[in-house]
Formats: sequence, structure tokens, C-alpha cells
Amino acid sequence: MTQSQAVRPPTEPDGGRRSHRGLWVRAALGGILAALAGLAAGSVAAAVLGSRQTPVVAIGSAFIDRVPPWLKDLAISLFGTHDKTALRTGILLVLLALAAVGGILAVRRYVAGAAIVVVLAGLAVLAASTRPDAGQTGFVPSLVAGITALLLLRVFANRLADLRTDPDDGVSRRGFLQLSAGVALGTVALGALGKVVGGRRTAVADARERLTLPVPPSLAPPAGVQAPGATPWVTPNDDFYRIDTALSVPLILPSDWRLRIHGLVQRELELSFDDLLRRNVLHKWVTLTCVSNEVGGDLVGNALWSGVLLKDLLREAGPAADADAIKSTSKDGFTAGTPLSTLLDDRQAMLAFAMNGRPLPLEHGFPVRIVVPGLYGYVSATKWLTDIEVTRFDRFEAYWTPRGWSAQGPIKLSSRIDVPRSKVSPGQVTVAGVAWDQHVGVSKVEVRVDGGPWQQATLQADASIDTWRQWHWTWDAPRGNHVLQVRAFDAEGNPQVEAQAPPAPNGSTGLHSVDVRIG
Ligand SMILES: Nc1nc2c(c(=O)[nH]1)N[C@H]1C(S)=C(S)[C@@H](COP(=O)(O)O)O[C@H]1N2
Ligand SMILES: [Mo]
Repeated sequence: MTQSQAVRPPTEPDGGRRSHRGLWVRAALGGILAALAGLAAGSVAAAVLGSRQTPVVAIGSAFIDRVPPWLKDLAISLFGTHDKTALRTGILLVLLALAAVGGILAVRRYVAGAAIVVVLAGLAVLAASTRPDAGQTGFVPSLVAGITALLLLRVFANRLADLRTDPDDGVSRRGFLQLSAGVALGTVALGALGKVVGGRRTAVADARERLTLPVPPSLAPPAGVQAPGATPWVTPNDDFYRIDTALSVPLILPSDWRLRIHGLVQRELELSFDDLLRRNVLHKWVTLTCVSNEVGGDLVGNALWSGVLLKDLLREAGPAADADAIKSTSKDGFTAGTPLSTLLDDRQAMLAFAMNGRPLPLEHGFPVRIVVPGLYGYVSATKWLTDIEVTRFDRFEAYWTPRGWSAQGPIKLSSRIDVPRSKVSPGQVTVAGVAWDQHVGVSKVEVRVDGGPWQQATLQADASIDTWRQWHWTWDAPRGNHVLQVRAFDAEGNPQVEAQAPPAPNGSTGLHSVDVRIG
């Protein structure tokens, strides 16, 4: 085909007009190819990030949120259960039509064509970043798509610039053809890559759905733990804070999962997921906390974890007398160093495979993670766990230690005001929140207004010393601007540290204050 183009006579029979039409067709094709390549690149980015927010999905979701009900009904009556496919196809066709226009404009003036791409990609980025389910990186695929399309649009426009001056220039025509073929091939390759990467996530997500795990006796919180108006005592899996260094979520099929326990042990162990399920299963409420939590922050969550006792497994392996730590490793290479003593004492540290009665969500470490009551996540809560080495702290450094964080990280006593947080009406106001000191326990919480005397808050029931504890206090609130402050006391009566300290190197301290306006 390339050859037949090359040998064509330099001038077409009916002259310039047809040649110019050829130019615009090529320009439109360039715009479409640039857009398709962008979408393919976006789909790879989405697959790598484990996000569903491809540009088309982002725009489609934003569209669904905004369509009037009659149009939704019409679409459903026209397309039935294929309404989503119809919407996707519709969005794709509109995008490609606009991309064709962009391609044509770009040959005349690049910025005009580029403006169309920028607006479309901008809409997708905006749509993705305002979705409640998109996560923090939901906008990235649309951004990648936009940048790819912009660059290729430039390349196509440059190629076609020569044809603008001489529409019958065979060399330029052939160049355009080669470029188009290259971009098309690249797009197909990217699309296939996106499918492979995305397909793996789907396979793992399906395997997760199919799992049947030992069911906890109850998912309901223990009686009396919930304070009026405070944060839910149980953090739903979807609302649970997520912290990790994994750019893309490690994907492990339960059937592939193996855990090796080795190092300073008498007997090495290797466990499969089924081995784990055959053991005694424990269900336990534990509040996790991130060392990066600022005073008053929300990097803390409480869930019912199901799994097996680490103590039993470690006893079976038989740690050497001089061992004082485990180094746990994740599929993605993250490591945590945990004192052996906290895994062997009575706090019931576990290998968890379920969270609030569901298999661990992929983002929270599926299929197996560690949960150790009383320790910050960075020194204990390894997700996507694959390896446990029994060792000594003087023989290794875990992931965060050379990065300026302490090797040991017991959770610090802390308290937080959840309500009120801004403006309320005068009168009886419920002040409520949470306090935590995992594996020590909270014995008292006090509140004060505008630096006045400390007043004792009512504590809710305590599920265990390993969970947060809620509190509330009724305030006869006068009009004006006020500052509320909270402090907690641990089980031994020690008050919270009042001096402000940042999270690094081993957890923030200081009292949580909230400015409220009563009026
Ligand atoms: N594999 C892996 N596990 C990890 C981390 C990580 O970066 N990678 N971060 C840890 C930190 S710092 C915290 S606070 C907890 C958070 O667990 P979550 O995301 O389930 O809330 O996971 C821990 N486990
Ligand atoms: Mo953390």
C-alpha cells in the first residue's frame, strides 16, 4: 500500500480540491488516532493504579450523576440493561468526533486543536477527582490520556504541515501513513497491556468474591460503645483510612499465597491460604492507627478482624532465645519490624484475612495482613504479607527506619473531638469524640472550654483495651466563638502529653482543639 502511494503521479486528475479534502481527512484521522492512543494510555494507567476511572468511565459517571431522571428512564427503556454500554459507546463517539475536529484545527493552528483536547481531558480529570469512589489517584488516567493525546496531536500536526503547502507531496503522505500505522499499532499494544494488567485485578477481585471464610458470631458493635453524634464506632471497610507505599495494589490470588516463617527458628514453616483457614480462627475488634496521624486527624479506624493467632504459629516455629523481632515483608517489598514480645504476649496479634466479616479488601492487604494491637501500622500491620523472618533488631532496618522513623512504634495515648466541628446553635450542645491508647486502655476523658477548668466527659462502654473508646459531654453553649479542647488519661491514670510534637519520628502529641461558633 505504501508503495502504490509512492508511485502515484504527483498531480491528481481533478487537482487541488480533492487533495485538500485528502488533507482534512488525514487531519481528522490524526485527531482520532491521537485520542484513541490517549484513551489506551489512560486505560493502562487505570489498570496499573487499580482504578476504575478510565477517562470514559469518569465522564460517564459524572454524566449519570447529573442526567435528569426522564433521560435516565428513556435510556433504560431504549437500551435496557445495556444502558451502560450504550452510554460508554455514546461518550466514545462524541469524544472521537470532537477529536476529529481537533485534528483538523490542529493542522491550521495547533493551539486551537490542542484546546479541544485540553477541555475534554480537563472535564475527565475534574469528573474523576470529584467522584466519591475515585480515590486520590482517580484523576491520573485522564491526565495521562490528555497528555498523550496532546503530544500525538502535535506530532500529527507537524507531519501534515508539509502536506498543507504541497498536498501532493508523496514523501509526506507516506510519512503520515507510517506515523498513523505506528500510532495505531501502539494503541492496540497499549490496549492489550491494559487488558492484561486490568484482567489480573479482575481475577483477584473475583477470587475474593468467591471466598467463603469463617463467619464472626456477630458484626454488631458491643452494647453501649457508641456515643451520640460521634464517629461510627465500627469503621466501614470503604471508609477505612488507607496508607501504604504501593503505587499499584499488589495482586495475590489466595491459591498462590504462601507465607514462609523462617530465620532464627527451630523449624521453618510454610503456609498456604487453606492451611490458614484450617486453624483456629479468632475474631477481634482492634483499632488501627497510623503514626502519621496529626493531632485531631482521621488516620485511625476500628474494625472486626478475623484471622489466626501469630503466637501459635511462632510457637510452632520455635523462636531462638536471642531473637527479639520479626521482619515482615509484603509482596511489594515493604517491610515492618515488630518486637517479638508483642507477638507472643496476651494481646492476640494475628494474621488477619477478614475485615468486618468480609475478606480483606484488595487495598487493605488481601489476602493476608498482620494486625498487632497497640503498635502503629508502620511497625506491624504489613499488608499483602508474604514472609516473616524471626530475627533481631540489631540485624536489620525495616522500610521506614532509614527514612527517619523510629524502629519501635507503640501507639500514643490520644483523643479527638468529632462534634461539633464548626457552627452550632446556642443551648445544649453535645460534644463527643473518641480516645485511644491501644493495649493500655483509656480511663478518663476531660473537656474544657476557652481554657477554663477541665470537665469530666461521660465514657461509653469499653469493648476492650485494644479499641478506641468514645466519650461525650453536654455543654450549655453560650453565643460567640469558643475553643473546645480534649484530653484523655490512660488506664494507669497518666494524662495525655500536652506538648505539641509532629508525627515524625514516632507519633504526634498535643491536645486536640476545635474552634466553634455558637450562634
Ligand atoms: N505492604 C504494606 N503494608 C503496610 C504499609 C505499606 O506501605 N505497605 N503501610 C503500613 C502503615 S504505615 C499503616 S498505618 C497501615 C495502614 O493500613 P490500612 O491501609 O489498611 O489502613 O498499613 C501498614 N501496612
Ligand atoms: Mo502508618
